[in-house]
Amino acid sequence: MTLRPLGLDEVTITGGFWGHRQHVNATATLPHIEHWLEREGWLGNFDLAAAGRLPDGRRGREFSDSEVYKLLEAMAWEIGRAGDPALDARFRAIVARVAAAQEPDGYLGTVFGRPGQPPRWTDLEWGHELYCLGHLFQAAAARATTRPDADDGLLGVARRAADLVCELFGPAGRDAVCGHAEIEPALVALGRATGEGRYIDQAALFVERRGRGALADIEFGRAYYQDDVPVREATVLRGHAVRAGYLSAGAVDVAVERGDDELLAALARQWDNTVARRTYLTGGQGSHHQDEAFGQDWVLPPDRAYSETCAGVGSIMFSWRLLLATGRPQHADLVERTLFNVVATSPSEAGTAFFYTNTLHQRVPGTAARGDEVSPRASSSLRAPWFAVSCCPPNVARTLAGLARYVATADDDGVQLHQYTPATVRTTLPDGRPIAFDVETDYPRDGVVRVHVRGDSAAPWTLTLRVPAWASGARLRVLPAAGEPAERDVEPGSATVHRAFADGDVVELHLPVAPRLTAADPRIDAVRGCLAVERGPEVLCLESVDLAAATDGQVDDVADVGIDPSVPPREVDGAVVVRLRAAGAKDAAWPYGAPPSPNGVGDGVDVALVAYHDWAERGPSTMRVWMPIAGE
Ligand code: FUB
Ligand code: ZN
Repeated sequence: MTLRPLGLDEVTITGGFWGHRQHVNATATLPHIEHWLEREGWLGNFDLAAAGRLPDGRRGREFSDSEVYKLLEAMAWEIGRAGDPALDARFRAIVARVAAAQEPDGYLGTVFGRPGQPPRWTDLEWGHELYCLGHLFQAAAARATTRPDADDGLLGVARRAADLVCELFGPAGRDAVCGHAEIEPALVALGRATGEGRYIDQAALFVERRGRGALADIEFGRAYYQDDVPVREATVLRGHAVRAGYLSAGAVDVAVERGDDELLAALARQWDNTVARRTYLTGGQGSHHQDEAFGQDWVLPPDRAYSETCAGVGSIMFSWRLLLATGRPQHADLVERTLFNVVATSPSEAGTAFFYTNTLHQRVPGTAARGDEVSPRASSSLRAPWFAVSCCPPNVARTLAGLARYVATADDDGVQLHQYTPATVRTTLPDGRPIAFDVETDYPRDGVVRVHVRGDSAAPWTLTLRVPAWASGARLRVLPAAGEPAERDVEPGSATVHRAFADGDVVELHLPVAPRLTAADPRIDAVRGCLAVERGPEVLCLESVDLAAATDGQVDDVADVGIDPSVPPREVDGAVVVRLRAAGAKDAAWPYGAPPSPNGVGDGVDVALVAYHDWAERGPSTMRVWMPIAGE
């Protein structure tokens, strides 16, 4: 591994954009999820299992156990972050219910194996047994990392289940994989947390077995569960986007553990191709609704974007591991893009309603889900409190609670800052040099990131700051506590400062976050002739509420306007404003005809855009990220 991840005991997010979201996550989202898991009986399924009363009364989909485990993982990170004893007690109470459902041989799951249920491991394509255990292992690993001495029993539960998996699916066992990847990164996490090499060997076996027709062919084809091509031979991510992300994350873990450079190179190539041709501007992945899957290259229709929130989480898991393995800053760029524009978009401001899919173009105002109603998963309308398939809310919760892990890393010579947020960083380099600094910033509202060094260092070390790909014209200033300040241009990629830092030294990165116009590769046919607006890491969008406000209610549908690129987007009173013109649409019996004359149509009007992650907070609206160029 090129970079060492820093734990929650080394990095703390202390405020700002992400600090606020972590607070909402802890105070609103975690109790909300617990409430719905209880209300829908998904937690109660474990009680039924323990009481020998399954399958009667079992509720929820075949993978509902995993949502309980994801909540446990989110709670584990949150306890590690904030140390709330009340949350710790809630965590332990859930662990006790889960543990009571474990069978003597280590099996854990509420869908298979009891009288009246299908036998265990008889539906690896769709049964999600190993997938669910994967989420259990990740929860246990998170707990073991943040509370190594906890006596709650979760790690023991996970180990017994993992031992059973190794026995049944190991080299002498059944030559099979799960239809939904997830156990792969989870076994590595558990292996690292326990020092148990067998778990990592098992993860490697699962990675190598996939892609050789281990699973049955299905209507979506074996690509759906990445069983079409061996991982090390694939060139791009395909099939179900969440499955693809989780599998790739686990495969990077295996490659790193094994020192398998060939596998790592294959995964880096897949990442490059997927980002270049199969990823939305938001970082979202997956453009097929029917199978929640990647489309072919360039198939990225904004109004049919599936862009499942979980696929964003899977993509972050994959990118993060490649960043650690290779040190390439573009992986942190995609983590940032996906965090701001997928993960931050899903939850409502209050943290109690979520987008499952993340469309980039809402053509019809959605309908608000009732607060006490379970929604169908992909309604892509307004955020909903809970879904029949509710994988996304706990995935957001665990990502936000553990977010500090993605902020900074270390190597032999220093610390790398990848994500910009107010934070404290305290760590020790392998040779014993202590590193301490605080980050102060109002990013992304403001582009200045200030690193305040705390304490004198006996020897020089290197501070590395990521310069995002969009940040042309960035500048770096070094303001020593004693001595002359220095300033220089820095290019997208990374900027480094190597010195014997002294207490009070300040390093300032100035990122140009002024709004900018963004065009797409013309092969993304669905947005050819359109422009989007970005500001720093945030994608912006046009929402009908703002259009109506700017036109005194005369125009209230985003379909009726185009953008005038001759007037650059600019900031007025803290809002990004663009010049829009009537799109020249007319209702006709036949919507095709001679090309329009260039140079725009109608009078222009200045309209404020909003950050995409904030859309749909003001009631039903139409919305678009990609705006057609007026007159084209
Ligand atoms: O199959 C479990 C989860 O449910 C998937 O990851 C999501 O895409 C949803 O289908
Ligand atoms: Zn999901």
